[in-house]
Amino acid sequence: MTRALILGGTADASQLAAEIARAGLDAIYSYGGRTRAPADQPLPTRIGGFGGADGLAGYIRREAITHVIDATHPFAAEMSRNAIEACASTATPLIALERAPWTKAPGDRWIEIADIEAAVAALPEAPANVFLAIGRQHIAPFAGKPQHVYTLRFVDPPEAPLPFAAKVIVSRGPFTFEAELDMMRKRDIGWIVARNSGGDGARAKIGAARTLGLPVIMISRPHLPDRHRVESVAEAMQWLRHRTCLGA
Ligand code: 3Y8
Ligand code: NAP
Repeated sequence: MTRALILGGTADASQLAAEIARAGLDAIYSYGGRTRAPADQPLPTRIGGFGGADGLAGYIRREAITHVIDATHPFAAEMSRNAIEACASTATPLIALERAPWTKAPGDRWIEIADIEAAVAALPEAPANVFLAIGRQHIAPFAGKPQHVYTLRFVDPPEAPLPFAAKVIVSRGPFTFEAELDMMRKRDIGWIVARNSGGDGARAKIGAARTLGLPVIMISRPHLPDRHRVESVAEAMQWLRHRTCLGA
C-alpha cells in the first residue's frame, strides 16, 4: 500500500501535492514550520521538524511511509541530508524533486560565489543600495558592511531586532518582473544578493537586474550527496506511479 511523504515548502512541492491529490494517492505533506501561515495543501499536512535523521526514520516507521519525495528547496540542505540518511536506514525509496539552477543569460552581470561570507566580501566598500533577496535566516554577516543601505525581503514581519539597519519588504512571492523592476528603480538599488534557487518563484529579480544592468552576487547551491533526482513534477509522479505499480 503506497503512503508517500512529501518534504515540501516550495512551489514545485505544491504542484506535486496537487497532482498526488488528483491521483487519489495516500500522501502526507510536510512543512518545516518556518513561516507563520504556510499555504494550505490538498493533502494531510504536518508542520515542524522531525528531530534530525533519526527522528525522520522514526516517523517513517511509525507512519508506515513507503516513499519519500524530497521537494524541499535547493538550499534546504540539512533536510535533504537527513532524508538521504533516514531513507537509507529504513530502506525507503527516496527521490529528490529539485529544479535546475538558473543559468547566466546575455547581459547578466553575475558575481558567482560559494556562500554568504563570500557574498559580503564581494560587496563594494563604497556605500550602495543593496537588495538582499535571501530571506531572513542568513543576513547577520552583512552587519560586517554597515556602510550600505540594505533592503530585505521577508515572508513574515521581523520578530526580533535586525542585526543592522535595513528596510524590510514583507512579501511571500512569487514575484513579477514588473514589480521587481519598479521596486529596484524606486529604491535606486545598485546591487543584488541572491541564491541560485532556480524555479520561477524568485526568477523575476534576475530578469529585472539584467534589464537595469545591475550586478547580482549569486550564491551557488550547497553540495548534496548523490541521490535519485528529477527536475519536474511529471517525472516525480512517473517515479511514484512506477514504484507503486511494482509495489515497491
Ligand atoms: C515555509 C511556504 C508556493 C511556494 C512559494 C519557490 C518560490 C516563493 C522565492 C526573494 C527570494 C527565499 C525564501 C523564497 C521563495 C517561493 C515559495 C519561495 C525566497 C515559502 C514557504 C516557506 C518558506 C521558507 C522561506 C525561508 C526563506 C525562503 C523567503 C509558505 C513562502 C528567500 C529563498 O522567515 C523565514 O524563516 C523564511 C525562511 C526558508 C529563506 C531564509 O533563509 O529566510 N523560504 N518560503 C516552508 C516550511 O516551513 O517548510 O509559507 O507557504 C515558500 C516559497 N518561498 O507554494 O508558491 O518555490 O522557491 N523563499 C531564496 O530563494 O533565497 C525569496 O525574496 O526574492
Ligand atoms: P534546512 O535548513 O535544510 O532544515 C533545517 C531543519 O528544519 C531540518 O533539519 C528539519 O528539522 C526542519 N525542516 C526543514 N524542512 C522541513 C520540512 N519540509 N518538513 C519538516 N521539517 C523540515 O531547511 P530550510 O532551508 O530552513 O527550509 C525550511 C523549509 O523552507 C523547507 O520546507 C524548504 O523547502 C522551505 N524553503 C526553503 C528555502 C531556503 O532558501 N532554504 C526557500 C524556499 C522554501 P529536524 O532536523 O528537526 O527534522
